[in-house]
This record gives sequence, C-alpha cells and structure tokens, in this order.
Amino acid sequence: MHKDNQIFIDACFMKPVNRTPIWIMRQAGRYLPEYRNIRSKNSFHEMMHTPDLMAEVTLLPMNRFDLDASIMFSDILVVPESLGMKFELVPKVGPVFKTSISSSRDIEKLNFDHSYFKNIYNGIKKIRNTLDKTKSLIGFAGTPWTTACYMVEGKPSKDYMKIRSLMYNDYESFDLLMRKITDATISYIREQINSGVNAVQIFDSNGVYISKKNFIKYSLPYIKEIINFINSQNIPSIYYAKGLCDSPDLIMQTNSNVLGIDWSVELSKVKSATKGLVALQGNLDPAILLCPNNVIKSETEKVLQSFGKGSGHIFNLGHGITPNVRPESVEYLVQQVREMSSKNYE
Ligand code: 1CP
Repeated sequence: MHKDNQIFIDACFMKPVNRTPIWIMRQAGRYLPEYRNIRSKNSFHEMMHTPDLMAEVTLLPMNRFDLDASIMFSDILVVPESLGMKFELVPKVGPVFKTSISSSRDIEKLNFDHSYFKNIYNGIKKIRNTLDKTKSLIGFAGTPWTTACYMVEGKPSKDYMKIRSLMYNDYESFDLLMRKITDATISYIREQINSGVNAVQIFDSNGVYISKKNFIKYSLPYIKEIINFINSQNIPSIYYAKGLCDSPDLIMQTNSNVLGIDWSVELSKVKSATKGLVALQGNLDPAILLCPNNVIKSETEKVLQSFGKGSGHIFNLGHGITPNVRPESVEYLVQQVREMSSKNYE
C-alpha cells in the first residue's frame, strides 16, 4: 500500500486493506469537553459558518483519537437554510425553524441561494489543507426525505406525521419540495467535492418514518439521483439507512458504494444478503460506549466477527455518539478496533 493511501477510501471501494478503518458518526460533537468549551463562547451557526472555527471543531476528534476519517463539522439542516428557512437551536428541544411549511405556497416560495454555503466551502479547504494525507475528509447532507421531515414539521418530532400526510394528500407539492431539496443538495455536494472532501455520506436518519412500500416511490428516486451524482465524481458514496436495514435489497437500490448500517441488525445477515457487492459501515450500538471497557471490547469483537473476513467493512457506531459518552471510552474503542481487526485480513 502506498503510504499516502487512505485506508478508509480503499475499504469503501472494497480494495485490500490490512485492518478495519474506523470513524464515528457525530465524532465532532458534544461529548468532547473541547467542543463544549468552544460552544460556550460561540453560537452553533458561528461555528458552522466561520471557516477557522469549523476547521478547528472538525479536527478536535482527529487530534485526540487515531481515527481514519474526519467528518466536516456542519449540519444536515444547512440545506433548508440555503432555501430560505432559518432555524435556531433551542436547548432541550434541538433545531427549531422560525416558520415551517404548511401550504403549497410555502413550498413554491423556497428559493435556493448558493452563496449561503461559501464559508462552508472555505472551511472544507482549510480542513483538507491541515488534515494528514492518509486521513479522509467526509462531506455530507441529509436525504431529501429526512431533510423534508424537519422542514414540514418545523422541529424534531416523535412521528413526523405532517410530511406523511402531505405525501398522501398533495403529491404535487410533496414532489416539488423533494425536487427543490434534491437540486440544492446536488449543487451543495458538487462544491463540497470541488473544495476537497474525499467521500460523501447521505444521512437518512428519518428513514424509519416511511413505510418500505412508500420508500420506493417517495424517497428512493431522489436519493438515487444524489448517489448517482456522487458516483459520477469517482469518490465513495455512503448511504446511512436508519430503520431500513432489515431490507438490504431495498437499500441496495440506492446504488451507493457503502451502506451505513444501524444497530438493529446483524452485519453478517446484511453481508450475505448484499452478496459482497457493497461495503458496509457500522454498527456498534451507541449504548455500548456507556459500558465499562470489558463490555466495549467483547461487543466490538462481535461486530468485527459478524462482518468476518475480507475487505469492505468500515467500523462505526449504528447511530451517532451521544453527549454523555466519556472520551476515554472512544479512545479504548479505537484502539481495540485497530488491534483486533487485523486478523480478519490474514
Ligand atoms: O452544540 C449543540 O447543541 C449542537 C448539537 C449539534 C451538533 C454537534 C447539532 C444540532 N448538529 C451537530 C453537528 C452534526 N450534525 C454533525 C457534525 C459532524 C459529526 O458527525 O461530528 C453531523 C454529521 C450532523 C448531522 C445531523 N444533524 C443529522 C444526521 C445524523 C444523525 O445523528 O442522525 C441530523 C438528524 C441532524 C439534525 C440535528 N442537528 C442538531 C441536532 C441536535 C439534530 C437532531 C435533532 C433530532 O433530535 O432529530
């Protein structure tokens, strides 16, 4: 292997590697005391849109742990902001939009402003200039479905009923909303790639709120358009499929190089159902990081054994790391994956 190779990218393309690469969803977040310190002095939006701060926060976990990939510090909800819908982070609630979508007129009014992203692109350039060549930089966006859930509801919800009723009741407006999000997302990703990201992950964190049948008609076509665009740029595409991982045949239709697997399923089952045609990322239950080291070790070994031998596995949690995890537990996890995974490649 050439010394500047990125092991993460090789694993995404199922090329030979000598251990399982690892990164952690939400690794640049609130469980880190350094993050909380920066956040106490700056708003979330300042952190996302000041290139120096964005780069600093992105690199916090890379300075602490021996991770193979870095995910840019930002949020999936920047795409609604670029379409004119602004949000605020409300303590104990999460992101809340100033106004939500409640009529077809609200959807018609959405107007994409590409210049909204300019500081994010400058931040990406800074990160890529600083990050070690062997480490990958992951760009990201939400799927149109997951993003639209927040835009129609206006805030986090336990069931996202409003978007489902829009979908059944007024397909034309629903499709226009999804079209606008898809087009904005593709423009955004194109420029993330031009600015230096090495792979792009599409988060379908609200995939759990759509039925499998409706997924095919109302969500998959837009996801496929985005994934096909990423694939055309010759960098890995990753589709994180929360709530849909028990239907590998369905999520494979996204055409992504990598499927991000949630913690509800066995990797071995997904691997045999996908017949080794795609790489798999995941899927340690995030709750395990709240356990003592002996439990972290045994459960990590189970995930590695479940994938088994051969290339095409990227270790990650099955969903984002939670704010109450001790950074020492992350350090232990990273070390264990490095040590234990090499025997899968002998
Ligand atoms: O300081 C704070 O209070 C901000 C908390 C926070 C952080 C650290 C939010 C608000 N977003 C982020 C960063 C973030 N969001 C990243 C950074 C890079 C990294 O992974 O380290 C990423 C990739 C996201 C993506 C994101 N935002 C998703 C998909 C991933 C997932 O966890 O499922 C989702 C659903 C969001 C929306 C969002 N933004 C913030 C919060 C708290 C939420 C979740 C809202 C909800 O409960 O549904």
